Amino acid sequence: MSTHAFRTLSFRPVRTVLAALAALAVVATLAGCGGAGATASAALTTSGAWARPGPVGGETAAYLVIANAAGTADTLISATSPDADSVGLHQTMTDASGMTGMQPMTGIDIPAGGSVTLEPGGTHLMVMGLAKDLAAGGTLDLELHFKNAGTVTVKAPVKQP
Ligand SMILES: [Cu+2]
Repeated sequence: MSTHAFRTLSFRPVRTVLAALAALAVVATLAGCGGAGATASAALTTSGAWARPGPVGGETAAYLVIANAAGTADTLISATSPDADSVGLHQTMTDASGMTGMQPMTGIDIPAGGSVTLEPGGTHLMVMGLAKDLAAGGTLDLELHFKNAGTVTVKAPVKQP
């Protein structure tokens, strides 16, 4: 009942609705902090995230730097995106004959006190089955799932390489 009222909220100044909104904002803030998980993921930071443009239904690649301030190594075990069917961990390889291809990875290790750079021509996030057009100026939402730190969300701006 109250949930329904909230969803169909108009701009009438109804006190109970405003109170519900305030309560919801508090809950959202607490959820954002993540409780115990916040301590672990605070050691893991991402920077410089970006994604290449790509068409709806198609694929693209995303890059970023992952730094681990913790005293123990962590591993990026998988990634997902609300904007795509799937996200794979890929490595660009060049074989002896000079042929370049991509290879799936089972995980990306982030050393203790170190960092890993995902960049064009190297390790990258392969984003497949885009749910929307990714044009320069847009944003790709990513969820990185770590063995120790749990899930870290990243907003990658879309830009031309
Ligand atoms: Cu790839």
